[in-house]
Amino acid sequence: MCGIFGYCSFLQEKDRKTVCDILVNGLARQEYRGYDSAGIGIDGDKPGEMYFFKEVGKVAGLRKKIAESDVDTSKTFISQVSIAHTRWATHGPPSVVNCHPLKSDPDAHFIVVHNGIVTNAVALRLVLQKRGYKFESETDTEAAAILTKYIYDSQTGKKPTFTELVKQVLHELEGSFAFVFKSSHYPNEVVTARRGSPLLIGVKTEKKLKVDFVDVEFAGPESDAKSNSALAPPTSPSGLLAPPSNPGMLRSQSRAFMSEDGLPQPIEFFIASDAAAIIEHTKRVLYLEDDDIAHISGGELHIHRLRRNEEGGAPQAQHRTIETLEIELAEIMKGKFDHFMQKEIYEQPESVVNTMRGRVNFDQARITLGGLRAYLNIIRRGRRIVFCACGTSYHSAIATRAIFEELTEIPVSVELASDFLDRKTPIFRDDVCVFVSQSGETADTILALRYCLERGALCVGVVNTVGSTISRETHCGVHINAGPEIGVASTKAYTSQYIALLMVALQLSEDRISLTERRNQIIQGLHALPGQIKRVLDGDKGFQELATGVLANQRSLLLMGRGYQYATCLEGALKIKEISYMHSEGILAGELKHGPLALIDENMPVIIVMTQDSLYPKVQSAYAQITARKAAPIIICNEEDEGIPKGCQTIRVPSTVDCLQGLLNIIPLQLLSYHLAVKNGFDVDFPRNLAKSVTTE
Ligand code: G6Q
Ligand code: GLU
Repeated sequence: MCGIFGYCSFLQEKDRKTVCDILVNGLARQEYRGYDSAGIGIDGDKPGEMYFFKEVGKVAGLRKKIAESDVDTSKTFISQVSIAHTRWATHGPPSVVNCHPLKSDPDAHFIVVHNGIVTNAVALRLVLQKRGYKFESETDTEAAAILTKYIYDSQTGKKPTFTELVKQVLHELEGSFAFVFKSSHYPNEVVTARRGSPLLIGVKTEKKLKVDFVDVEFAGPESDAKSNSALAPPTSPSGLLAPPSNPGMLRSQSRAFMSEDGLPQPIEFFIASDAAAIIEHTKRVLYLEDDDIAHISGGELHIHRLRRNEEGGAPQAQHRTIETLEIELAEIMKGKFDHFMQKEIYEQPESVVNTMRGRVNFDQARITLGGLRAYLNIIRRGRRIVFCACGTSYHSAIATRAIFEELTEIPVSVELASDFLDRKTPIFRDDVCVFVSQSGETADTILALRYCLERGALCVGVVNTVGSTISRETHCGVHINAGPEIGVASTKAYTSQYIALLMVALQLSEDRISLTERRNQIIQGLHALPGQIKRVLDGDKGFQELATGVLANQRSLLLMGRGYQYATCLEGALKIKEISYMHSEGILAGELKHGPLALIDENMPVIIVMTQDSLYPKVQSAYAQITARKAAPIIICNEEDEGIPKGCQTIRVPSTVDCLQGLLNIIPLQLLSYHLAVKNGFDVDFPRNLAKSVTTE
């Protein structure tokens, strides 16, 4: 949620219009993350001056506001630094005053954009107010902006470097965040830092970079002693009020940015929360780690650490690699579809192939997951497997739990990350914890991961976004390779996560001869899957008719099934509620008589999943129980099933192996939710109150 974007151009003449366009496009590319307002801060006409544009609502509104303003858009800059933000309000409602960038004072000596929450903002605000500082917004972010000015102003004598200053500020802040700071005291410089929220920096040069890494500049011990708190009395002789200590930096070479002749070369840097905002400019990116502070100035990028290497802690990498992104811009564009969600549903015949590509050998019925190979024996020896995820990712774990247990014979539990942390679940060294996440940036899942890492468990990631926090912090894992998913409602990531988890189970069981036949059957099923998904998609017209016919104007919808299909019902209900805002509940058919049956009458819309597996007779009995109470359910059943009573409304899907059937059954429900939302005129890709990447707890 929220998108940060920063643009620094050095020795490259740019006019103001170009700068604004780059900023606004950078925000537009991150719209899918969810936001409620947007703003930019750019250099003004006079030295030290800054201009701001802020708007509540869509980025398009901000674009219009800039276009209608009377600033001189032709003014050119040889070098400039500007910052932009889409906000997802946590402190103070969406409003122009609460929009970022937030200023330290009316003259905007310091401005910041921020993703996340400063949890001690209330205390900071009180202290700063006591010292005469005025706040104009209700945000936690403004406390960080004002604190920066306070620390700067309190330092008599030699002023700190911008990095030293930000470091002191960050030492005072609690919570999780990504920040970008800009200041009139440090023209053409920018400092950006992260702790818990994603940040990456794209680098664009005419000439090829000489090396593809940037050294990390670790602070010497003397500079790292934690300063006294800003909350200490202003007369305090040390800490924030003391002159800056000798930083003792090990100076970096920043070799990547030197030209052959050693002279500064024209260069552009793009700071963003997500690679989608950068790839139209450059594919060369560097991901920041938690507690990294990046300083861009004079065409150079330096990376510092907030803390020095903790003694006894894991060794820290000495450099950050400049990676080459492999996604293409076209992959994140809508193409012929009306919405990203629709495009992503229709991509599933290809995205499931991409998940299996290079990993499933259909001829030899073998699975090879390179990212797990070295860990297979440790996993097999594990005492139990604990899946940990949120939302749709959690459902993919529920969907594959039974096949995991069957193939590995290791006990499996599936945990909602937030609840897992609330309970402080016991975790041991011989546990294997699997973190499933599309974004790889979900705060609850990341916190659960760190909790398990601390307790010595083997941590495995099943993640879509390469370079994301979960993919970097887990010991090993599988990228699901579904491609960028923009629609807030997760669709293709679900089917790809499902297949990735299934492949893990298949590979773990490869040493069990007795299960060879079962494995072969599943692998053959996977082979047929893309074609079968296409066939389900061909029935889209029928799903649209259901959405505009029997299900139109209903207030509620129950989905029921059991066994493998319980996950289908949970996931289908989540899709329906999140984008069509219709109340919907996934019910385990075995639980019907323990409560939900009371809801059933002739007016209650029901979908029952009755595809043929070993539980078919039990689902038939659930069907009998609800029809006896006058329900007229829509039945999801197999194409060739002739046992379905005449006159029933059916959604027919091809048959596959029991543990794969959920991959086909979910598709009509994804499409149904899509059509219900379109019919009601809702914002399919950006449903109200939701964000794609939930980076706060
Ligand atoms: C569902 C949503 C949501 C998502 C969770 C977890 O349609 O996309 O439920 O699955 O917020 O997100 P990650 O998979 O990115 O961790
Ligand atoms: N907490 C900040 C605010 O409410 C930033 C929220 C965000 O991540 O956009 O302004």
